Amino acid sequence: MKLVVLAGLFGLTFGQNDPHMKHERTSIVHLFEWRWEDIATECERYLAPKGFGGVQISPPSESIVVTNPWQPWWQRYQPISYNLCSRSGTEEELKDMITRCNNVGVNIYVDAVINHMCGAGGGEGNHSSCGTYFNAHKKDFPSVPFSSWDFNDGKCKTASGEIENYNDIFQVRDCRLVSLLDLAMEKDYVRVKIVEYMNKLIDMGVAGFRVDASKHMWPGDLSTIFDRLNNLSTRWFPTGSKPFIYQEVIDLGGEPIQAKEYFDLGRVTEFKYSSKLGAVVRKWKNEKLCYLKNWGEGWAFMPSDKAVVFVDNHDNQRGHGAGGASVLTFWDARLYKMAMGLMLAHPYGLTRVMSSYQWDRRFENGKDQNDWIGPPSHGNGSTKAVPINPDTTCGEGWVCEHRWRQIRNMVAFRNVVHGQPLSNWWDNSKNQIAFGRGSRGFTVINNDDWNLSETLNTGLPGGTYCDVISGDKLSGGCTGKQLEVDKDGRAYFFISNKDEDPFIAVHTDSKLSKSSCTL
Ligand code: QV4
Ligand code: CA
Repeated sequence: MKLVVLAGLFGLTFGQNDPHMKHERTSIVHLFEWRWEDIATECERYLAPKGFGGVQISPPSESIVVTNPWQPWWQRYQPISYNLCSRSGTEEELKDMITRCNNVGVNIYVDAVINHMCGAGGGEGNHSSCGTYFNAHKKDFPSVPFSSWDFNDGKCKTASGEIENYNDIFQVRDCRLVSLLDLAMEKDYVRVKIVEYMNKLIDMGVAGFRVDASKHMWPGDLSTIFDRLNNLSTRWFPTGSKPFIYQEVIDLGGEPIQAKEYFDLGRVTEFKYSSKLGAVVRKWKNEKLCYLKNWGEGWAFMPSDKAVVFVDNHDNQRGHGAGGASVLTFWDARLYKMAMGLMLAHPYGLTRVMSSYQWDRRFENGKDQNDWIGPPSHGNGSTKAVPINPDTTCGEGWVCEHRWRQIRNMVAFRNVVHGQPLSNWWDNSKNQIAFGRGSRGFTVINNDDWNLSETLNTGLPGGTYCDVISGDKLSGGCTGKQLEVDKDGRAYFFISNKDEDPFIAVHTDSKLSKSSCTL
């Protein structure tokens, strides 16, 4: 509530930090490459009941269709127009999905690709997701329309027209990122077209945007664009709500362009978080879990209320973008769950959960030759539906990390402890740590190569709790481990380093009611 009042007082830009989540929900899930139809169903049958606050969707704009390699996932980062047909579905399906998700209180955040159109080598014709004609060589995109004078080539000073040196801020903003035709965003006409696209989505009911490649756009240009965005639809959001903005800026340090240049405009992705957390959980370079005691700003991350955090994203899980080899993914499931548990238990940042598909990795010279492979699809390239197995996991190569019990239950944990400070920190000076969130939740992690056996102060009310990592609270009992907290808040913990998941988490909603024990 406080946040809403403050946002009103300080006006516009501050409001764009607020994800406008409903029912005290706190996390975003990125349903990477999912079809709109499947997202709609997932909102109703899973995301709303399990307490997910919002979905980041893949770019809904018309994109190039690449056939060599065969329909890579990254074709969707090469817009042809702002028409709304894509590999995920039609405009009607998009609209239906946004409506159905909003109706169950799950927000939709759009991945907006506005820095560029398709690659300069994208050819000519109508190999585009709505079948619209374009000519990349002539920089002609009649369906927007954009033509050659809407692009930056005059401004870019490199011989190749490409970004050659990330130490030159002019190149990074005005030249082509991997040959992608760079839009001249200082032109009012270009701004108008981008604003029209974003406003159309806002009017359909989306709650905000992940702004792709923000590092490659001038903050001043972005500012004028964001200032012209409509307020969110009053069908689902309070009057005067500004769209949530989170900008993709990869700032791992060492470059002149810094994340903080974008703080006035909204939130920013904190890539240091992903790369450092991976290194700590992998125990690389002498990193230890106990060093997480001052995790967050203490690690030179951006202010918590500016940060969007994640263990991995769709780029760095396959070696694109940056972040390096330390990044944990579903391929390292045991460590991944531990890292997700840490992220979701810790108060720092706004959390985004990745939901992926599998592909055939083929490493050569340390690089995955198959890092381009698109989502599970039929022979004609259309994306497969996400089937749900009887045990609630997903089939057909969809990984659905967000449905893994440990991750799903930590999303709920974060909702329960929202607003509570970090408390009752304990560590063994190595890789066993524990911390709580006020009197609402507590987690203990053992990443050492020996057992953990400790009596700790949890800060929780006395009683019996279900561990939400090894199981669930179900009809008055626990399907996994059970924990006794005494009247002083102390509890004995034993975690074998051989456990499938060597961590425990309990919270006030996983507490068994007295009656079920005494009756
Ligand atoms: C290639 C060469 C070029 C050459 C060109 C010739 O690399 O040097 O000039 O061919 O035609 C794809 C290909 C890439 C190809 C390019 C243009 O992979 O090899 O250029 O298309 O045809 C995704 C992928 C990119 C992909 C792009 C467009 O990751 O590989 O490029 O989509 O399809 C930086 C940025 C950051 C960015 C990150 C990946 O600061 O903003 O790199 N992250 C975002 C998205 C990301 C997306 C883009 C930006 C671009 O998260 O998924 O790139 O929209 O760190
Ligand atoms: Ca640019």
